[in-house]
Amino acid sequence: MQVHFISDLHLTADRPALTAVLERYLTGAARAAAHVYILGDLFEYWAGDDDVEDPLNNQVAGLLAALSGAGTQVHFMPGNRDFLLGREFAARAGLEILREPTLIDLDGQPVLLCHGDAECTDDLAYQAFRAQVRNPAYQAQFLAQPLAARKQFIAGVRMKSEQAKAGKQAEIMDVNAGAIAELLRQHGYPRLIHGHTHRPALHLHEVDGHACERWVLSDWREDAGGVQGEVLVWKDGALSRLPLR
Ligand code: LP5
Ligand code: MN
Repeated sequence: MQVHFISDLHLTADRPALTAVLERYLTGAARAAAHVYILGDLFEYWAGDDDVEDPLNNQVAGLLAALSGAGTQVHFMPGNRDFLLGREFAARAGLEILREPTLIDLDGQPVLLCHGDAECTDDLAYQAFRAQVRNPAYQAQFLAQPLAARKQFIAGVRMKSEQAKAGKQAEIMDVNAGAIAELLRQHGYPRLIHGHTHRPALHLHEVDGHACERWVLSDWREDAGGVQGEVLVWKDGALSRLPLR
């Protein structure tokens, strides 16, 4: 059985080559997977499910629906960019929205999945922002605004976020080792898979005498050499990284 994990694609109409790589993947390699887990930040941002008619969003929904129609179960965990993605998009794309974190079983081995931003506990300014935008009442008043106003607001937040990040030390924007240890402890010392930090690596955490692997997914990026995507593949009882072009 194959199980795939991707995150941090940051799809946007401005970078169509990213969507093209996703299309090749969803119509190709993904078909061999029983499950595809998208661990957040599929989209550059998500302003609300009424934006599903946007051509890119509609295209992505169609590609995901074709994959699930072909027999692969698709699961989505919200990231800090697309936590407003809801039931309407999920229904259109044929995917299941997961709570964060979620513990799954890979051929008998426990694996915990999260986006990764909640564990960046040294980034106090971000955590304060996160608490506010994850508040259901705040979200309801936001979603009550017209779509164009929401997009404008998000553009402002993106600008402020980029300004704030420029003044932060890199370590502050990584996960906190204590937060990871606590998460692993709470869930019985599983393997952990997450994204968000754009620092693909395999870490080993010793927690209460248990050795736990932490796999950090790669973001998908477009540079001079083209688009580099990546999927983490569980196959024959092992994880490995498959580059996508
Ligand atoms: O996304 P990334 O990786 O570049 O940076 C993140 C943190 N920034 C964010 C903000 C998002 O990029 C933009 C918002 C996406 C869409 C949300 C839609 C809905 C909005 C309203 C919903 C109800 O997540 C960044 C981290 C970084 O990861 C690394 O972990 O550092 O955090 C920040 O930079 C946050 C700033 O430190 C503080 C907040 C600045 C914005 C203030 C806006 C004022 C409005 C207040 C409303 C809550
Ligand atoms: Mn993220």
